[in-house]
Amino acid sequence: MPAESQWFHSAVVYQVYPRSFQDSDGDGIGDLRGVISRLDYLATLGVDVVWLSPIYTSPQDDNGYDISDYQDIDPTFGTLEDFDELVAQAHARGIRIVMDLVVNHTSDEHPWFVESRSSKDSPKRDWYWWQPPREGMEAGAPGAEPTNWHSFFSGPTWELDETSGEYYLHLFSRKQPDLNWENPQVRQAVYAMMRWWLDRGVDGFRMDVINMISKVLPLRDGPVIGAGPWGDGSPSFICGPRIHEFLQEMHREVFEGRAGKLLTVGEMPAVTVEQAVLFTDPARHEVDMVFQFEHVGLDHGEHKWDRRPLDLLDLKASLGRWQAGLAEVGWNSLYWNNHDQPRAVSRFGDDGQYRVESAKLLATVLHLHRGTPYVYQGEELGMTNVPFADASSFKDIESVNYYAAATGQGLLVEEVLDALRLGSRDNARSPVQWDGSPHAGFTTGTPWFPVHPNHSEVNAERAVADPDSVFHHYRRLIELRHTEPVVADGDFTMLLADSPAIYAFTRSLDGVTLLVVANFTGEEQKVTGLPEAQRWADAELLLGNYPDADATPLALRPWEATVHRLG
Ligand code: TEU
Repeated sequence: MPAESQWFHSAVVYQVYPRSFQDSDGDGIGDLRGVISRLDYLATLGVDVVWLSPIYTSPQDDNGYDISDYQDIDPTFGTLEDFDELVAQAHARGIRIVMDLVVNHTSDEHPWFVESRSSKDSPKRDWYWWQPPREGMEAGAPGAEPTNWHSFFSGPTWELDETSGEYYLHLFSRKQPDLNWENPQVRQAVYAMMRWWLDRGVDGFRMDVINMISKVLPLRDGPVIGAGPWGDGSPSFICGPRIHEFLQEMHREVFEGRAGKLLTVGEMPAVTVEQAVLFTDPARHEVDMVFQFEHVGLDHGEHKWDRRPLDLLDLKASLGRWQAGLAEVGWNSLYWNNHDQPRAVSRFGDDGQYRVESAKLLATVLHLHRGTPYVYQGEELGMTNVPFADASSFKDIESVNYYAAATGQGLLVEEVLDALRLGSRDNARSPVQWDGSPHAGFTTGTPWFPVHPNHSEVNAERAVADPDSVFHHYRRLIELRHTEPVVADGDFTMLLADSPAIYAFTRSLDGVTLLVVANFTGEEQKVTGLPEAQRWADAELLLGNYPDADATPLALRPWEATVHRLG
């Protein structure tokens, strides 16, 4: 029997990427007062929790995932007073606020790192990973980095500090040095900071790359990637030997004994189902759920810039395995989108003729899985990928660095641009489209990132006014999770696993069964082989994505998705 129900089983989380959500002061960058001004919209949508991407003081090298003060708000976004008001106003609407916790690394401008870098004898020297050049090599010589690891943001993971002649580790940008979690002082400093935010009223944390904090010692070379020179360091830092110990310690030091409904979700690239069971087993007191990456890697070839079309069979096999793996112990998080992923309707649906239908289909399939669904800002409007003109259109450090590295290695500019158009994180970061006015209601100034040209058609004002919009479909799905126990806690059975066109499954609880059937193609599909087909043909239609009541699970129109109910 699956473990007892918890409050977050019937909750839906909405992710706000503050920089692109709503500007309130005309500087072209979204801010906290902007978020406050849109709380009523979020309340109408019905979400239970808002996860705020980082708003802390930051040089913004990676849009706030490089933090220089964990206990203050970046002036771009506002002040601590604004933040307190946001929490109060969200709570008044029954919405919880979850912060982004970025503690695998800090900014290189964080006082901890400034102190650490100041001298080899600094008391904070071993708060970070400092190492001499590779044995027998001169600091700065090609290949003298302590290991061969390739950074997520291109180039080596090691940066030479000329003054001391030592290198520091940065899995991400050179302005994001990795903290040394082996040092108990580091851990205590992080826990104290987390307690400070909880005491201030926040309701939990989304933990950035938290399965990378424990490294395998000593740090050593990884398998060489392609023709080299770089290697894959991930065996040395994905779910390292002390990861469970660290998360259990964090739970004890930060969360234990606190009243109220708190939420913890660990972002965990490359995590396996087996590991996720351990991380999310309530009896182990680690985290409530994890973000896994398997399903958003299925359209990658050798690496994320080598894209291929998604095969629906792979998607069903993957998500089905996660559903089965966490059925008895632990809990899934469910997402298509976040600030790092291209827009789902462009990636897995059809953002042309069937934009509305396919956006609703994706929502239906995801939200009826077992797990906590996450909605990324604009997803509820069916926002699409950005039509990037040329290299100067990309702002994100990952894209900018990849462009330089790939063209530097001789790849054709047009090929690199095409890869970026499909895969760039900037696809998710264009401003939320609030209305049809010149800057889509996002700002009265010049937006830091251009608004999508389709905002006259795709925008919140139109969507809220149209009962058949993608927005109202999300609203109904969220309501369904709140009101139907089978959506929150029912078990999951995959059907028609071998169909290359149809995604079908049931959910069951206490004599109630829901059948979800979705056509992932732009053609009509007959659905054959459904168990108890005739009973389902006569069953009550709970929700569909075509605005009429003719829907049957046995024959689906292009991108049609239906939810029927028995019992
Ligand atoms: O991302 C972690 C991560 O591994 C990837 O999803 C990353 O976005 C990248 O695409 C790898 O190719 C988290 C944050 O979500 C991301 O925004 C940050 O840039 C990153 O950590 C560093 O803090």
